[in-house]
Amino acid sequence: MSYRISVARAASLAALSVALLASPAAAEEGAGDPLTDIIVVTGTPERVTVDDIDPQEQPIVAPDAAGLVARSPGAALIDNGALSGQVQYRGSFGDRVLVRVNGQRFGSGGPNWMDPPLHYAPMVLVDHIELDRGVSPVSKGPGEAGGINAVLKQVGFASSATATPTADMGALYRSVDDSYAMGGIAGIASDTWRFGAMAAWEEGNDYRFPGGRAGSTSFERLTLGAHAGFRTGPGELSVEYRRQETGPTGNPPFAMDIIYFNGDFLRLGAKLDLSDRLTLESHLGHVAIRHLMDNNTLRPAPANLRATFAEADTTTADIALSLESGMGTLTLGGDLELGSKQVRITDPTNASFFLTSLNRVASDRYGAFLQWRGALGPVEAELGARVDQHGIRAAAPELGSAVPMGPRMLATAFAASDRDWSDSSYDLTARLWADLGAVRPRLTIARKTRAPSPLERFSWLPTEASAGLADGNIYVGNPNLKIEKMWVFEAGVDVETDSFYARPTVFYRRVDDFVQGVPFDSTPGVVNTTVEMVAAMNGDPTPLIWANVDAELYGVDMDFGAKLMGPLRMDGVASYTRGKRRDIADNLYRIAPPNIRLGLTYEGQGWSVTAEGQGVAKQGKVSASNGEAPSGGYVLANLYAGLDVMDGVRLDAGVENLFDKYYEEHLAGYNRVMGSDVPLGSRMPGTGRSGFVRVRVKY
Ligand SMILES: [Cu+2]
Repeated sequence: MSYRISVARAASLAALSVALLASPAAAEEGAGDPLTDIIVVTGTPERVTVDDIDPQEQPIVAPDAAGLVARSPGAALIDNGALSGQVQYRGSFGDRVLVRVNGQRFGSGGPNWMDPPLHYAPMVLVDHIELDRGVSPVSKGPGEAGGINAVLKQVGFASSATATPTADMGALYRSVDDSYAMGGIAGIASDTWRFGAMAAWEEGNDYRFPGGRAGSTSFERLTLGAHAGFRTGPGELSVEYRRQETGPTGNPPFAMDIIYFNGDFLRLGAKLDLSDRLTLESHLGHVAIRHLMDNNTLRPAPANLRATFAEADTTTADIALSLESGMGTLTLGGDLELGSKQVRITDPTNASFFLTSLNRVASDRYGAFLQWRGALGPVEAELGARVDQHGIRAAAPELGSAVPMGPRMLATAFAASDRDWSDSSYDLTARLWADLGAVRPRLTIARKTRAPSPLERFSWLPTEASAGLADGNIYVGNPNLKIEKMWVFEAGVDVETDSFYARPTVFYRRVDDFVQGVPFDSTPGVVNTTVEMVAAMNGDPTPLIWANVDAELYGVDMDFGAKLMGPLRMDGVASYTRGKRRDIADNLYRIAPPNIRLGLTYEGQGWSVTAEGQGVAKQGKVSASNGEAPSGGYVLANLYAGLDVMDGVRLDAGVENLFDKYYEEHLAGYNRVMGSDVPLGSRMPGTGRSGFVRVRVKY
């Protein structure tokens, strides 16, 4: 079965034409490549485990690729700013979800995840996004709650020996924030070599909502890059480099905004067929991110000016050997990830006020895995196991002479403590399915782990840095944290006929040693420790400390659709997720409310029109531990149209939030910006009515 179809189905309304109505373009695309065959529902069983999301088939024009993934079953967007969106998948978010760009893992530059991984995948450059259904395979490295890989556009090998030029460009305009984006790739390739360059520029103003403008929500981002590949007989080499410069970009749910993120991404790849059954594949990568945020450039300055510099470096390497036999494919591999992080808080008006809340924190991880993909009679299977050895070491903090006594005492205590941690973890996955014609039952059982981040472990200074929770709480690290363990159970069925499809899944995820902020001591509110004193000075007398608790997540989600009559069809996505603590009676923080999306599409020859409705229930199951506010439900309406202008030219346009309805997404943060039309402390409103136009030219 084509996973292209499913994705298309999963998330797109426009794409569905392809799946169900077999447009000529689709037929052509499917003809050469069984992997992306969109007509015939047979094919590569591997793809049962992955959804491919094609942005071109999505009516999404916000700059953040996280919003694109959020249209998939079980997924949602955690909105912390125009370029700071995190993906929630079946109730998990942050670094519990393994997110990569072009297959590369890396550490975010900001301690509050102002740059979640998809910050480095501008929508105009995204070719497609692979979403692992349920859990990610062990071969992709550790990753607790599902995997996402944003694949950027690239010049591929041509089909002939003659050098062939190629280009893929896009541009869009969106009215709600007067934003535009333009970018793409161009290059030249033969069947043995390829070379390409990429560039993109995006810029937007503060967005409008019914009631005014949301202060500090503007953004700007530049991306430049080049890539090349070479292949000969049994071998293939690739190299890619990208530079991304994010300019001043607002983050209303945080105390600061982005001034810049400068990121350099380098990756080398090699693949060698040792025989017709044995393949060796390897990658080497390095990512360097430099970041500045402050509380006075984009928003009105408070009394105490702060500017924080942060850095993150990640070096990765992996190697895998695959052996194909009559018994399936066996892959054996190893990978490593070396990271370093630094966070330096400064006062721009006082050079002797500075302190490093994370100082030269070095992390390393070495892993090995074994994965088998084959069949046991009628049952198709992907089975995997991996082990990882983790280590994190933090240097003693550095402080300027103007730093007050409280933080100074905490720094001294931290410097005298054990700042070296190591432990090991193991992961197991079993993904089983069977092809029974139009029906495919699926079953996943897995044990996945997550090592607590350097921030959760060694953030000795009580601050609001929480990798993007944005709950306004002050957090302090806990050197005694244990590794999180998640048991994943999922069952589902994919049903596909000529005129109907549905892919429901029920899941249960049981997390032991779930890392969550808990009251710092047994007398919360009584300021009787240095941590509480420092936190109180910074506005929160009840700080939280990261701790291991027990949690569970469960729910059901599905995408579905049907051909109605003639050129009319219906498509939808529905998700329900519950997250609870098991050790106390409380809900998990920031869980998406039940929601459904329904679209009605009229498909013409080379054009289509879609009317879409989105219903979101209220969320009253909120986390008391995180001081989370409930939210109300709402219904939105959208209109989209697409037109194939000529061969290689596609035009899309639409209106989002057609009736200019005021609404607050449950997963949006609370406003921290003074002087905005959004009241302080109020949940950020969703965007008002917005028109968009998008064009893509492929040559
Ligand atoms: Cu930041």
